Amino acid sequence: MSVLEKRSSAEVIKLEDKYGAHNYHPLPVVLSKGEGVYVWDVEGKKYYDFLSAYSAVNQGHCHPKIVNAMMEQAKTLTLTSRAFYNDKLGVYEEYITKYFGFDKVLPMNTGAEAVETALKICRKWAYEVKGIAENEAQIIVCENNFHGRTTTIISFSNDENARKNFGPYTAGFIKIAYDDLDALEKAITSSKNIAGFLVEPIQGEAGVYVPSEEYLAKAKELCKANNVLFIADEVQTGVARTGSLLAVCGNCSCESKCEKQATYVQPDILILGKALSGGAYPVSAVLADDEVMNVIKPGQHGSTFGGNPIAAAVAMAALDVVNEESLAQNARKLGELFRSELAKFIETSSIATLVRGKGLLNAVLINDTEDSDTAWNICMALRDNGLLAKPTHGNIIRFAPPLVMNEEQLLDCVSIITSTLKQFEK
Ligand code: IF1
Repeated sequence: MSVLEKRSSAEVIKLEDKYGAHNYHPLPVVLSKGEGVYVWDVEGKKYYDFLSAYSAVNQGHCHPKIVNAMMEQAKTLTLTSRAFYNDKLGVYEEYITKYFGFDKVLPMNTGAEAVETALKICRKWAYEVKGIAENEAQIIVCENNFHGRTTTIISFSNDENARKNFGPYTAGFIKIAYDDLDALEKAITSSKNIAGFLVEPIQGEAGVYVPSEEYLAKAKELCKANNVLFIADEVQTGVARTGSLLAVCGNCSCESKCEKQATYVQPDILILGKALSGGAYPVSAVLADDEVMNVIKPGQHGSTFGGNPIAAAVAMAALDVVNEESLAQNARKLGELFRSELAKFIETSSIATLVRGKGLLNAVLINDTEDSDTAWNICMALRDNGLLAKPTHGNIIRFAPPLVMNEEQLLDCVSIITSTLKQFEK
């Protein structure tokens, strides 16, 4: 059968099972087309996408402005490596640093690469600026974190499935409870070797845990008071997903050009990925001011594709779309509507016990044990009813549609979700 011939869902699933590593257990649906908030399977069935490729497709599938930027650049110059300059990178670096308010950016490709880059910058700053003894730097992280899948990152994970039998593990990390300022203060003052605090402003994979209102601001204060770098991993929460440009923006509603609103918790190192490209291309970035970023000298870090012309063109188009289509405001408005509608349903539901989230990063807790397959079965039924979502852990279903959704579509999805949940009422 030629590679161009159309295959049924069953045939494609069989191919992946036979020839692909089994590092995922996807929902059995084979997608072949995406547009805005919709995706279609190979049999032509249409679905609402309520995962957005784990918040990478915030701007909607195949956004014309992003795709056109990618196509134009792809026809012109795809990759030079950083052995030479290219005409897009400097323009992009000025664009993104002004967009987020930092002196410099180090461009990478995946979220995990950006997290690794941030850890390296933090350690180098610890030795060369803070004056910690070499190889003694410690970075504080949170229990139930998710920052990617590299050996160093899973070294400080407590998800046994993500970590087991990948040792020996990288040292130099201290784990504390999330959203616990006493634990952070204790850890930060426990040693003179604390270099940084790496935190997700909302813990996505852990089940969309939104911390208490003052957590991020107080955590930043503790870092500042102890000369420790506050490192925000906004790979999943960033780029308007939570109803602000960044989750560390707090309650700023992006109505006007940000003048660093009072609620803004400025990270010392900001990590971006996923929707930085609108899901069209792997683009990630690490942003910091000169005092931190200038510890990196030529030859000390890099990547073949980091900062390539397509990534630069795509990221600028993707960030333009965020502003032109007021995606943060839309995410805030529709997120409030989603949670209020689900909360109404939950009042009289025996199958759903809680809805939580911020902007259009939300989750619903299913009234069953973590090891039950109820959440999975609900997602299978949602698929049959034309909406795609997936459980995060056991009994939690994440709901994260593209931020270009309109109110009518959202209410249609609420109706699909609640009528499907009703099928599982005990
Ligand atoms: C998988 C989770 C989400 C991330 C944060 C860094 C990265 C991610 C906060 C790494 C990536 C992805 C990875 C993907 C599934 C998805 C995920 F379920 F794994 F945890 F979104 F919640 N920081 N998250 O969420 O970025 O290297 O993937 O570009 O690995 O299964 P990446």
